[in-house]
Amino acid sequence: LPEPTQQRLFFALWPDASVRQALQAAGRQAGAGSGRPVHPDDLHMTLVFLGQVATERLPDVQTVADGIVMRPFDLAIDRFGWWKRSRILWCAPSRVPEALPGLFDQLQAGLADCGFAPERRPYRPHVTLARKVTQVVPGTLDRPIAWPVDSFALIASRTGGEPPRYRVLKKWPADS
Ligand code: 3AM
Repeated sequence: LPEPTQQRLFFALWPDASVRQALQAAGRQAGAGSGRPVHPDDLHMTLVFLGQVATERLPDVQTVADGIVMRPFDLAIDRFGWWKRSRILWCAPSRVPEALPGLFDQLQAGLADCGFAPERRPYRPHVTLARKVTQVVPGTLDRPIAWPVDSFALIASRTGGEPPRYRVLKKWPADS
């Protein structure tokens, strides 16, 4: 296959197998089955979406990631909800540790310095559980998910074909 000249990229927190399994269970409780559940291997928490990035810009993106200062932190995913416009069912932490918007801000600033268009919408940390969900009453997870975060990742996304759609290109471990 020829090398792609551009890729659809985003930065995300990438769950390990046990958190992934817990997110799946959260989806079942929250009613993901009434829509199109996200493929278990695709479950993630987006940090910054970059969109199509030319292959020759990949080193710049990696340099930005290399410069991020990150300490490990814990996420407690304890609630779920639904967005009417996007028809997305999601789960999220009710208490957002400062480190999370901290990561978002650093990535945004670094990418903006490299000429990437900044996200204008406020950062709303969430894990999408299902799409095309008609309506869900928000609630609390029966089993809150303890997610120890010790890295962030650069993800490539492909639009066509069968899921899983996302692939980890590289992970950056936290400075412990
Ligand atoms: O984290 P979730 O799954 O909610 O909706 C896309 C997905 O969000 C979002 O980036 C994540 C990985 O694809 N996304 C897609 N296009 C986007 C855009 N133009 C976008 N986010 C912001 N702007």
